[in-house]
Amino acid sequence: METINLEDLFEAKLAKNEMIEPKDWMPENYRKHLIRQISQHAHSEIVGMLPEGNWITRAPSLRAKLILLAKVQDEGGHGLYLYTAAESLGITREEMLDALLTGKAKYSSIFNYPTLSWADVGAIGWLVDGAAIMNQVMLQRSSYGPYSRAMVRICKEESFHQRQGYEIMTQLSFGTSEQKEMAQDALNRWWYPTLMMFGPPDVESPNSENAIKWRIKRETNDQLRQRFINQTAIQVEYLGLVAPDKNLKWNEKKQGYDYSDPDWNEFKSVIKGNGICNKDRLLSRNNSHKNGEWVREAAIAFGKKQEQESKAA
Ligand code: BYC
Repeated sequence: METINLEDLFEAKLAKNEMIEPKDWMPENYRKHLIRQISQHAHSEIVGMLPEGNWITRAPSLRAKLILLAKVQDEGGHGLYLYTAAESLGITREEMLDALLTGKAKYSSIFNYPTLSWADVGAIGWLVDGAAIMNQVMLQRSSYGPYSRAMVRICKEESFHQRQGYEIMTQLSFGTSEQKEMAQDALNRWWYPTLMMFGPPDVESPNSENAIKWRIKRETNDQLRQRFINQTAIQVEYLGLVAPDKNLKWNEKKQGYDYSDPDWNEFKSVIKGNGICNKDRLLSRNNSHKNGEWVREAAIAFGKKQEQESKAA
């Protein structure tokens, strides 16, 4: 009888661009890599609710408040799809939440910067969601089925978020001189942290090689960063704003913009927990978790009651 080598089967699926599904055999390192990335991604969505959530009560109109409320709620939903995708790899929700709440887990560096004005809400939608989409469109073709499918839905919602942010930036940039100043100030503060979202330069990215080999990522950190800059530089110009980078210039030869790197020491410091808001974000998440205890207890009690009733029927 012919014996099937599971590793060969896995490699053959990747070569044929087929998805790997939860019940398929997979190398242990592939599983660990995905748990790391998907759980960090989920945490980013959940912590990412905080900077914008901070402006829900101060949105400048009822329309703006409704849209922002829906956006922040969407981010919560994204976190839940992603935790579920990670659970399909054998880690529990409790383990992931524990890692987040004790500060052991990473989440996107971008959410450790403060939202000082309403223009920051615009800059987050425009730049931060714009960068997230650039990355996530690629992840829709990731090799792990549940991750890839979660990305399809998330990308649809993120496009709406990006337009919400760009609309705010348009209103401010073409508004009064004070409003335009607010928009410029937000761009100045969010530009480089947004570039950091794509991760360290390729030469300093320990996870990229395996991620590309296993088709978890289809493009590298630098490739996506460059594409984001090419797209966004034109929007900056349209808004009549100026990017805080005097080296940002179209380069005919490479058919892309030249740009200055962010301060990678600042990036390292933020992901080590020393950003402006790291401590505050962790405290907020811990408080929410504690305050939500009664909801979790009530949900479990309700589930048990329903189970008993269906058994009795
Ligand atoms: N922040 O080898 P590398 C959103 C870490 S939220 C923090 O290049 P990789 C939204 C990296 O984890 C969307 N840490 O890693 C929500 C690694 O550390 P470990 C967030 C970072 O995985 C609310 C080390 O640095 N999107 O849309 O190949 C409101 C070396 O990096 C960061 C995702 O999570 C960072 N920026 O590439 C609005 C996308 N960058 O784990 C919007 C999914 C790197 O070895 N994730 N690190 O200890 C990815 O695509 C990849 O994980 C990354 C990094 C591109 C982020």
